[in-house]
Amino acid sequence: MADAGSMRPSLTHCWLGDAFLRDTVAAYFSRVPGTEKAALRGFRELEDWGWRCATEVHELGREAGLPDSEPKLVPSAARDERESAWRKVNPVDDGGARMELRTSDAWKALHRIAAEEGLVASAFERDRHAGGLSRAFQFAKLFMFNASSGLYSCPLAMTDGAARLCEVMGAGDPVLASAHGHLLSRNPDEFWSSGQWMTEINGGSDVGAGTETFSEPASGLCAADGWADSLLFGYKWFSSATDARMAFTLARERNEGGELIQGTRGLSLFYVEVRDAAGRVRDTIRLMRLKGKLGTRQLPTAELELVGVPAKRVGERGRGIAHIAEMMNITRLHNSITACSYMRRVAVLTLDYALRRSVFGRRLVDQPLARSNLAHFECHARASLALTMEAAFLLGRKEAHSASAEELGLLRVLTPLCKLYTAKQVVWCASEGLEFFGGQGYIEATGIPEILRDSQVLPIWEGTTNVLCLDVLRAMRVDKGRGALVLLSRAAEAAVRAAGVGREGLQGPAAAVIEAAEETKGRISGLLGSLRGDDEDAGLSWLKPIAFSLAKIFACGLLIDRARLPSNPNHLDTAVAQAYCSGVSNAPGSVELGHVDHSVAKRIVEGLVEADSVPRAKF
Ligand code: UCC
Repeated sequence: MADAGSMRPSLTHCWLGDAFLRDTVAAYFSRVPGTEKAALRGFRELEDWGWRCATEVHELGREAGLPDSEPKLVPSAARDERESAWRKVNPVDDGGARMELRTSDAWKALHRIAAEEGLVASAFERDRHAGGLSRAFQFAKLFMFNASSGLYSCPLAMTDGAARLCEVMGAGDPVLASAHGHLLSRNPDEFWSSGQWMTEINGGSDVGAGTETFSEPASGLCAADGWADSLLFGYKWFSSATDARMAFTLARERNEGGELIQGTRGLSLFYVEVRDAAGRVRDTIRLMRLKGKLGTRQLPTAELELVGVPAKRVGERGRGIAHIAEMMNITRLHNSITACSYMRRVAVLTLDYALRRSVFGRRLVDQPLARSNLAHFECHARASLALTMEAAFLLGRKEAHSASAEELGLLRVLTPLCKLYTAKQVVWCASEGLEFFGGQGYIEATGIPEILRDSQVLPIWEGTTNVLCLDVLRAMRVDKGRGALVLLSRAAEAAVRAAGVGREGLQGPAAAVIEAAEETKGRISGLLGSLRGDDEDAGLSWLKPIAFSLAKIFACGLLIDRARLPSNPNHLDTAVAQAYCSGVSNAPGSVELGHVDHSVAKRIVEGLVEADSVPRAKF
């Protein structure tokens, strides 16, 4: 056996080494006529970015993940001037020392790169990518970035959602227009990140019931912040990226009788600037403690007490949740693309390892059990990316006002589906991937444990799997299941098309997809029927299996559609479609594909090895 050093895995070029990503992006550009020039320019940018992600970004991400780089609260060097420092108030501390939140140089460098590369801005540069392709383009960049980003992907997700809120809610409002400019700036010195303060001590799921933060009219108290119309008081228990310059948050309003309005209808949306006009962190935001977490340790996540923070109400009183949903739906898709990015990382690293590691006299890549693992990783990586890029494409069309009503309905249900399903896939892949490396996978220095730890947050952030299932239900209640039925019809149509080309190996999977779509249609109508009847709980017991089936069936449709194209006659695409679609009805409510036929797994791995001749960087 080679020693651990020589087995150190390597990364492929994130663009040239990923034919599936390239074909996926190219397919979206080819769907929109007149985008040939934009595509050429975009591909050049993606190629440069793909190498930067595998090298410079990756090094910075690893550095940001080192224990020494973790964010810290240190006594403020600027104690007297009260510059850029937080007042940390802790009963067991000294009762209010000025503390400074210190993040690593690597973290700051990632902030600068994110600005320069327009990782948020590119989604809003719609003229550069005609026809609403800016989201597909941005998501391709995020896909290459996120697994290497040292979790800088998290503040970017919220920044993107905040930029969208400013765009949608900020017409004619100079404060939101100015914030929007900062969030989209490509100048690192001007670029702001944003927080999204939703979770309180009562938890982050039932926001309507659990939010205790309330607002009071500012009544001329904020002379220095003339834009503020309210003051916020409360306790935000989990603020993910405390170094952000601004945040959107929810707070409760009072009725005419002066009582706080309870429930969802009592919440309004507020805009907060973390720093005052002079650039100092506000005294009225008290950083109580940084959180100790299982993973995502690169992130300065904190508990914040708000003691009269100047804020501006955005949108209608009492419509806070409906308004912030615009942001949440974007952060949820960021969650998905991060999951995709980690799954690709697992697939790349395990393949590289399997090509070099020999046990029992044979390389892993030549052994059936290992090949089965590799085939599973590849199938999950492709299915998740196909799902998420389709959602990103639809989001781009929505934002460019070119989406049809059918596409809008599909996007509404696809967003929570994508989030819940990819988050489960990535935890499965990260755990199995770590095991694939044996003991080395458990050693911190390999970087593999970080992938597992940081993936594990993805089914929790932005709503747990159950909460996301309830969002799927919310979407189905509103449109009586039409979006879900469009999803199933599209997948079934793709399967019919695939069966029609007569390619060997696609008939069986196509039939499995058509059958699963029909069965799921029946389950949805049963579920919606039960909600009108008196056996709601029995109906709801089907919600999770239905949600997983919808995600899986849609992914099958996308994979099989790709396999049948004349431009993709290669056995790798066909074998992936066979492996993924054959397991479509397995284990409802889980991401398990079940048994993958030995010859299919072999073809997948052979196809990957054949394609694997691109520049590599050390992991
Ligand atoms: O986890 C957190 C920090 C993570 C850091 C971010 C990183 C991002 C990833 C980065 C990758 C590296 S923060 C918070 C986590 N918590 C959540 O995500 C919230 C989960 N809870 C829910 O989703 C709830 O069910 C709520 C908040 C939607 C509230 O439910 P309610 O109180 O029952 O509210 P309703 O009545 O169902 O919805 C209120 C309104 C309705 O509109 P109207 O009144 O017009 O009918 C809904 O249709 O909001 C609308 N609405 C939506 N609209 C609710 N959800 C949505 C939606 N998803 N899309 C559109």
